[in-house]
Amino acid sequence: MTLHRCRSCGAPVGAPFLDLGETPLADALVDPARAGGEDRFPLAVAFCGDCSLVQITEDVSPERLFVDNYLYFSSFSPALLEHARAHAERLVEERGLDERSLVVEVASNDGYLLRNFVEQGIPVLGIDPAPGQAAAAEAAGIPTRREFFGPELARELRRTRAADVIVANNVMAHTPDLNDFVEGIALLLADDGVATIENAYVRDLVERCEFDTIYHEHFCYFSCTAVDRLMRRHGLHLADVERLPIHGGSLRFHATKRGAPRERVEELLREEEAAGVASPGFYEAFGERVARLRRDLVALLRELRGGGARIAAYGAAAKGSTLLNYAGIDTELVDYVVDRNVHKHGLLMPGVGIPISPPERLLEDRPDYVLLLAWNFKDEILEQQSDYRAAGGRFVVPVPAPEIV
Ligand code: JHZ
Repeated sequence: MTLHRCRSCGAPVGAPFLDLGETPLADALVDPARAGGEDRFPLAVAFCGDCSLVQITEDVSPERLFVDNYLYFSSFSPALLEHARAHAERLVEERGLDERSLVVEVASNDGYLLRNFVEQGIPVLGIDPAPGQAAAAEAAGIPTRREFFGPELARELRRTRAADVIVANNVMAHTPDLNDFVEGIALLLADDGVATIENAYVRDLVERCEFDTIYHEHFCYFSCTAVDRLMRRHGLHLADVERLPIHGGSLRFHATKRGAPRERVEELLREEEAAGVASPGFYEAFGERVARLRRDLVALLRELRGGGARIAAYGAAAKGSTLLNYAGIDTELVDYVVDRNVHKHGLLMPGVGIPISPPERLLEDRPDYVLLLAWNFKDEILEQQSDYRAAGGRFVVPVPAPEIV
């Protein structure tokens, strides 16, 4: 389906400001026996002049994205586990949660976050349609509804009880019907409850040239301005907002039904206005900067390869799939990708056919360079690969501009 109207406010949406061509689904890793037949879909991003929401222009069905082709398990990233633990602990303390409370997480994945509440005897409910991840969460003692979240499920759950806390991390962007999603949150949330909602921050995406975080799973790219308008439409408001470093720069929104907003919500809205985030001009030169990054990266890898270097990559991440496909980087330049997620081993990166192996291969094989596709975990991965680096291995970090470290 091609988008004509804004996913948030319904106003007509203009021409895309960035076109990444036709790419395969970023998480649809390929069985080598079936390589070469990947479907491709247009990947372009547009700006809504009315409510300022940035969004992709072509829809792929959520079933296809998150049920049929989804091998992302949150628990393979230690920094993310730590981020989740700290978030849960803060919620327990600030909201005074105990065995009478209910915490609901939308997109609970393998239980990476809810397990922190379960350990303290706080009742939880996970919601996630991805079958393998939901099964892993259930095996870890986390009751999970294997479904997409929306008003219907929210109404059904609300008949039993309201949620004191709803956590929705990296899922609001993953929903084609944004208003349904927020309506569901408003229906399920207790009158004195809080929903904490994390998403990549569109301003960081543009300023740091993180174009590879654009893929079909992410229907929308949020600013505080756009989310403020969205929440108000559903009887919610932003009580607080935090800027976080995770995933290349994120915002954590605290949405409530009552209570005065903290000053920093207004501050961020003012900052966004001053930076022009809610104006089309902010996005105009982005396409050119992305094209330059592609040119520079491909030239660097070709030069290294031409000099006889062997190149691998780290992180069979969804963003890696965007980067490789947009830049046309295949097995001529990169021999293999390593990743800790055991569910990805033996498969190929979609569209470019690069095989995926466990990280131990780097130390055994000692390629000269490793292209860091999971650049959002740069510090952690460089530290973890200190033996490979001590043996002379070097990393190429592609974003915000290609750099050898
Ligand atoms: P990572 C995912 O995107 C998918 P991806 C999703 N659509 C989303 O919105 C974002 O997250 C937020 C591996 N790894 O997290 C794990 C190691 O091997 O950047 C992952 O496969 N060793 C829900 O896929 C990949 O790298 C490590 O030490 O772009 C990282 O993927 C670490 C830290 C990670 O997200």
